[in-house]
Amino acid sequence: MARLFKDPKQISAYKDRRFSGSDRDFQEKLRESSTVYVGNLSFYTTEEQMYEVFSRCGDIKKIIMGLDKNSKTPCGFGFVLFYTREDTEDAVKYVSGTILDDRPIRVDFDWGFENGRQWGRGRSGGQVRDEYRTDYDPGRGGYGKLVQKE
Ligand code: GTA
Repeated sequence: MARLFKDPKQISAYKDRRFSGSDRDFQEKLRESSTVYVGNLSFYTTEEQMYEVFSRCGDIKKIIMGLDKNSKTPCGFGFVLFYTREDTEDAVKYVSGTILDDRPIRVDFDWGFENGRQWGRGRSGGQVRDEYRTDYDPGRGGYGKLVQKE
């Protein structure tokens, strides 16, 4: 797999600030888990579409769609839980960057799904990145939330 980070052992640029263990535990979980995070999804992409794309890598245990904590509607991310690590690595390797609903989706290693992680963490209920962006993105609710409030 192409190494994109300074530390050759690092396999993801993302650090979950709500992970309760040490940095070392976090890196170990990323290397062992069979869960991927999927980002840059359209709010209109369905679980069925996700299933179709990710089942090309192997059998899927579960798909969790990320939801806006106020409206309880999809807010542009998700988690895919596989049965094997090999299928997980294939998803990061081959599915990341593919186009779904006209958008390049981002597939990242994840430390593992826990209840609560399905909710957007932004102040407005959706993802944090949708608070701050200033572009107009029709697949993700238009302008970012802070721009909408101006
Ligand atoms: N494995 O890349 C990821 C990832 N992301 C982005 C979110 N999750 C991820 N998991 C993996 N890899 O369970 C998971 C979270 C959570 C769920 C929803 O998705 O662990 P969230 O996106 O609402 O909140 O999470 P999160 O991840 O806590 O947000 P964070 O890290 O602050 O910010 C995400 C992005 O928003 C940043 O990379 C940046 O692009 C943008 N952003 C954040 N703060 C600012 C700011 N002040 N100004 C401008 N942009 C900002």
